[in-house]
Amino acid sequence: MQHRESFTQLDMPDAEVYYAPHFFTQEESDLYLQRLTEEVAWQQEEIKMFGKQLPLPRLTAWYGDKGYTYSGLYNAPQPWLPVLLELKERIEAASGDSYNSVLLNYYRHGQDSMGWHSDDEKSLAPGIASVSFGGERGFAFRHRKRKDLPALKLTLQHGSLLLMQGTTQQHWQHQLPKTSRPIPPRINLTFRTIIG
Ligand SMILES: O=C(O)CCC(=O)C(=O)O
Repeated sequence: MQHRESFTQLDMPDAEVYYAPHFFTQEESDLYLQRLTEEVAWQQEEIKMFGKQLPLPRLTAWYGDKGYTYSGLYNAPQPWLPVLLELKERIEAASGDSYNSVLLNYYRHGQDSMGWHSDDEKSLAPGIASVSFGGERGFAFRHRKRKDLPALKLTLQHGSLLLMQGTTQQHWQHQLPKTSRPIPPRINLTFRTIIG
């Protein structure tokens, strides 16, 4: 972590999580939302559940230097787009980590979501940077073992940056729950480092 002043560290034992609600200005955020909506090759992936092929409740895309298996799906890497390299540089300067790939999620409305999980695959370095543009959505963390700790909830704002570092993925899960509120589309990018 380099620029601590714009980040708040969340009160989470066994974790290192920092949140900057206005990492990007309103103007930058509006422009990135538009560029990412138009330039990214969004795909509707399917997963097998209960013996059926079901569409994921969001659109996805994977860019970077290396492929990645996620939710049992192999994501072949697409070469970096200029807009993604621009974002990667800004975020690397703030986090002090470096990333070689990015998973993008497009939540079309409040019924698109992502369930409880940790990004704790052996092939992933511990530092993950999560950037949000568009409709504000609730986000939650829960400790994997300490049932005495309540879930920690926050709202991921347009232009925000959430850094999950250290042992966060080992000890905590996170989710983006569905909501019945009418929500404009939202784009989330998680910059990651695949090792090996
Ligand atoms: O959209 C979000 O904020 C959550 C994304 C996420 O959990 C992930 O990509 O692992």
